[in-house]
Amino acid sequence: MSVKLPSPFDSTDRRAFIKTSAFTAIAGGLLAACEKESPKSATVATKSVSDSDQSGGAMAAHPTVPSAQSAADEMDRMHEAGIKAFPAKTSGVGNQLLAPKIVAGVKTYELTASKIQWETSPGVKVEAFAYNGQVPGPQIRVTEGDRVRILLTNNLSESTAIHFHGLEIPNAMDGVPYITQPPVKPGKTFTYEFTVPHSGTHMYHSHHNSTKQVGMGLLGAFLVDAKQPEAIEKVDVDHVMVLNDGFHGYTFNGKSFPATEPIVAKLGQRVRIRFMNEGMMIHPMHLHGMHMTVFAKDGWMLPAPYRCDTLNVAPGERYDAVVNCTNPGTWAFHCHILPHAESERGMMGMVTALIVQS
Ligand SMILES: [Cu+2]
Repeated sequence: MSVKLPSPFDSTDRRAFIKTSAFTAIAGGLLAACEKESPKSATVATKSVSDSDQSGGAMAAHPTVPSAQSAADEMDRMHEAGIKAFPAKTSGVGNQLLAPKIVAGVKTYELTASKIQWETSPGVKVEAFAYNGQVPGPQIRVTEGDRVRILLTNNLSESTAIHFHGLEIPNAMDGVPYITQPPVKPGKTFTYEFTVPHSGTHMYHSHHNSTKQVGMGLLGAFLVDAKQPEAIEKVDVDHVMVLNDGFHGYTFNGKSFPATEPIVAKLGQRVRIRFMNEGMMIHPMHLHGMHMTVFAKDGWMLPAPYRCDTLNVAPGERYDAVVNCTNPGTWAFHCHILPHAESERGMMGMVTALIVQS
């Protein structure tokens, strides 16, 4: 990597330093770069205290300076450790593309809901409700006009149902118990079948006891390709980012930082990001270093794409954005409700990185 490391001494913003230099170290080759950085980081901590001495005066006379410094060092150590660990390995990967079985021309998918243990970040195992043992459930990707059949088997101890969020399909297939169908009881299988009416970035999720069931992981991406994609959809990297904030904490695709998946592209490539919010809060998604061009909302092409670097994604919404990767480096990409992304112990939750390799 030929990424230039910023000098920490040029910046008075320690958080900016941690975000830029430590993230850049990841792009440059995790361990080697981090080991080289360690002595420098120690120097930074020492220098910042002496800066305070010069500017504040009172700090120099304060008898607790050594312990304040060690507390700062300890905080920085935790922050650095989190960044060094990224992207951390955990067991289980969600949003894996599910290949259909073609049965007499119908794309047929089997989804089984069951209770599992799910690792959201290293060592953090939570109880989850999952389709096919994944959070998010497997990705279903079809083309408009396809005939699809989805067999939902319920291995939970409570009833469930699947709603196809965003798809304008016949009423009986809408998946809302007591409005369009009876609930699918434990041990039973229900068959959904419809012709995919339009393209776009959509979702599927439970619509029964949904605060719990969706919060526990019964959700997935349902992507519909247009028969004739628009020019803006021609991309090099196509990344689904499911946001959630339920029982598993603040997650992207079922994982919390440092176990979130980085988005990796080469300089000059185009990255499509498909934001989907399956949580209960708005998450303003902020990308450092480059802007996003938002071109679709809830799967529908916008009449005029717009540019931004911070995109509010409300519960149930989907946005499609493209990033022209013009700026090399490792760029923080996170929810800007800061308690969703960083604590005194370092970055957590809704943080990942866009890595543009030069
Ligand atoms: Cu957030």
